[in-house]
Amino acid sequence: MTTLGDDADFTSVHVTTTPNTNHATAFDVPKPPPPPGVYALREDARKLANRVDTFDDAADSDDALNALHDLGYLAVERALDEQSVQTCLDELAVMARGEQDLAKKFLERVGEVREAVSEGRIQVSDGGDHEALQFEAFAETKAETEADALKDLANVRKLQGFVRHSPTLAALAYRRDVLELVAKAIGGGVRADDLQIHQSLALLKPPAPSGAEQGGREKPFHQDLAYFSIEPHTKIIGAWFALDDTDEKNGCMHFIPRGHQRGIWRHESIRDWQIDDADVLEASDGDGGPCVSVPLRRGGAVMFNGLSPHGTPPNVSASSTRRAVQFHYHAGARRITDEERFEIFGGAARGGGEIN
Ligand SMILES: O=C(O)CCC(=O)C(=O)O
Repeated sequence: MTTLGDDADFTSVHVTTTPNTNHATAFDVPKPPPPPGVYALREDARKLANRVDTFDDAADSDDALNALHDLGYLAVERALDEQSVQTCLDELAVMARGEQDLAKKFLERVGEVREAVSEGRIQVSDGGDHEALQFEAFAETKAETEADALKDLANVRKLQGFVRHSPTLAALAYRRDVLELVAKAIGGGVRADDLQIHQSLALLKPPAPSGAEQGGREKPFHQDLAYFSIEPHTKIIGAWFALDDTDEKNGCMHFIPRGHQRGIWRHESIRDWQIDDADVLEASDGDGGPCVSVPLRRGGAVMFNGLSPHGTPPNVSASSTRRAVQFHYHAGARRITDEERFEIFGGAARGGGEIN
């Protein structure tokens, strides 16, 4: 995996035979809607909720941690207070607009990564922590240039790789209560101080613009480790923070309960680098659907296993933004090549790993 740190040498990094330029482009490409039923809830979805009130409650609750291991996810209802949520949102806006020196550096790096990708010097489908800023596909018809698109943050789909540029967002990622819980979730004697951040990512799912059926696009079901070029059994925990109230309509998180227990699910390049929709639908229970949803209030969080299949439907609300920030943690990981990852998760015939 190539993780582009400040000292990354673009001339010597690995170039694969599956170049992917979409990932680093300014505007996403339009995607078809998900097939019916993919986000339908299981009949027993309510019973499969795993929720606690605070991080401290979670760290003190063997039941919650056991259920995280069993089901693959754990929601924390009151993870961030209102001031922390607002600080986080303000800082994401600063980063996207490059409004201060550190944020300018972030945007410079976004530009360098895009250039290196377009010249074929690097390939960044690995979901590492390279810097990225991307607009929703619909923004391209509203805005001629990136500078225009940035005038309205409701055009922004994704920011990635900001932690090393933003002490404010780093402070959130390295909150002691978050690290303590992640360390417990990883287990095996891992301590909070052992943890490293593999990726920082914010997907902002704007509401549908007037006249459009959907705003922020779907993130189809996938396993996060299918995006990370590290040994696929690395214990990795994601912490996803809701910065708005989230529900099924504006694109809250959905999980296939116990899906991580099946190990690796095959991924394909369909609407994204994702689990085949037929395989998702096959996980349906009786008359119900395949998944549980995890709606959260603003400031809530969900922690999940790096092999837990999850996805978010498009934001079909006309007025409700669904912004979220997430961090992935591990305590050390052996790198593999992109080709090895595509082989493991997709197989030679299905590989490609194109993601956005
Ligand atoms: O925030 C979202 O909509 C989806 C996040 C997610 O599943 C991911 O990036 O792995």
